[in-house]
Amino acid sequence: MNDDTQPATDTPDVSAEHPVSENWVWVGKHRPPIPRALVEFMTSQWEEIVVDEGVHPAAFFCAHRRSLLLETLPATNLIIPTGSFKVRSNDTDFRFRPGTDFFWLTASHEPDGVLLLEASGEATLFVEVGGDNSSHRFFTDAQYGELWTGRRPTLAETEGHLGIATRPKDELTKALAALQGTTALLRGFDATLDASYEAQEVDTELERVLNELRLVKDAYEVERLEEAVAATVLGFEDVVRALPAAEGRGERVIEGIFNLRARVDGNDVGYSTIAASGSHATVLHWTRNDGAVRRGELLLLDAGVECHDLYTADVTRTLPISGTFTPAQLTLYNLVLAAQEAGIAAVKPGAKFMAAHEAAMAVLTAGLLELGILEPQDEETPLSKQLHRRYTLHGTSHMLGIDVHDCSHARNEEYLGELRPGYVLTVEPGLYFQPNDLTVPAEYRGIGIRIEDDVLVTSDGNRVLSNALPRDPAAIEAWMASIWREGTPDLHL
Ligand SMILES: [Mn+2]
Repeated sequence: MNDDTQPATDTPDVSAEHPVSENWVWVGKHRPPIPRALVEFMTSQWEEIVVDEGVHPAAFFCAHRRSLLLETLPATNLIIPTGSFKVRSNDTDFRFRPGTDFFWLTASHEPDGVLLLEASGEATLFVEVGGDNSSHRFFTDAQYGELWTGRRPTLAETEGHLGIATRPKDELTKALAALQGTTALLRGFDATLDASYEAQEVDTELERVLNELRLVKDAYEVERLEEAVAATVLGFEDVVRALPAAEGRGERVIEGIFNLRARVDGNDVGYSTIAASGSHATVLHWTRNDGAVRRGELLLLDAGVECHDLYTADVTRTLPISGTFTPAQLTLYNLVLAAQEAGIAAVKPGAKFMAAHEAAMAVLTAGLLELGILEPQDEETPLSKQLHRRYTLHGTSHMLGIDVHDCSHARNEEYLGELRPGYVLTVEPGLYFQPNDLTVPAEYRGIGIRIEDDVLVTSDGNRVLSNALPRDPAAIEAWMASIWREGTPDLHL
């Protein structure tokens, strides 16, 4: 029997009728001790289950990424934790989501894991164990007990599946104590490790190097992004199908329908779905999604499915809720579309990261001048006063990968430098006319339009991963009509 079942020597918070004794086992604060006989009964007579999932398809790529990291930071031991559960409220946690860098190097979904890469090249994954039927935690531990949260892979299974030496987490302290020379810790994920190592410059360097290595996506990552985009395309179709049901019930229907697809076809949404109808589209991060959905207005849907291997799509379409754009909507839509096309055309190897933004802003500024919203004198030196920003509000691109805003700890000169084959970035210009903006003709007020696609830099240009979703207004109208011809569900909402 495991040590966990020994009577506690602490003074537990127990009631008088359940004194701790050799016949009782203390299992935690505010909980009555449990009879040893029950522990013995609950932890015996279970048939052993053996699971062989084979080698994870990412294992080869993760090993290569670990080598790249060690080559970039030689003669340094690297500690990379995944992080733990995050509290939602009191004793209820959010669903666990691995740390991005840890996951990129291991493909492990397990909470509380720590990857140790020794300067010698040795890699060891330390994982939390103890929820299996070897101790009372099997049925008393709500975070790890397998009767609470399901079976976890054994050490041997993890080792075989992920192709990395795997040890129990309680051996980590000893392994860390034995390290010689410089050691870098990826900070911000494991409070205990953060407290036991004084912050050093090499920690920041580790974070930076990981983020810069992740800029270039390998073949496995591009496939995962394609998978995330494919599920996202289905999610947008689902939303169009449910639009008639959303009329009258509101934006939450749209959020719910998209998020259903994300959970069914992927791990989750990669970020909070923005389901912005009417003038809510002029609020950049409208995630309250509690507004009405009205025929005649536009729906700005910014949403992405995160696939099972955590890569996320990030796509925006602005759709006419009735199925047909009004002339005023079309004027603005075509302007944003032209800006986006100019932006996408600027994405190629050797071009600067900001090239797409500059191309898109030049088109939008010219359009704002033509519409009379910007005055010619505002642009004496084109773009110099940046007055267009009242209506364009945000940058045009960000890197995309396991994080929706990927590689954010890369140095400016790397992130903003020349694009290289394997980079994946969004191109997402927008125009936003606030409903009370006195500088804008009344017919345009309250209209917000963004068009966002996910673009892979190739050796000779780019490939738009999200091309399966129509962008052209006529194609959008035809696409919506074809979905509605197949019938629309009555969701009884
Ligand atoms: Mn985006």
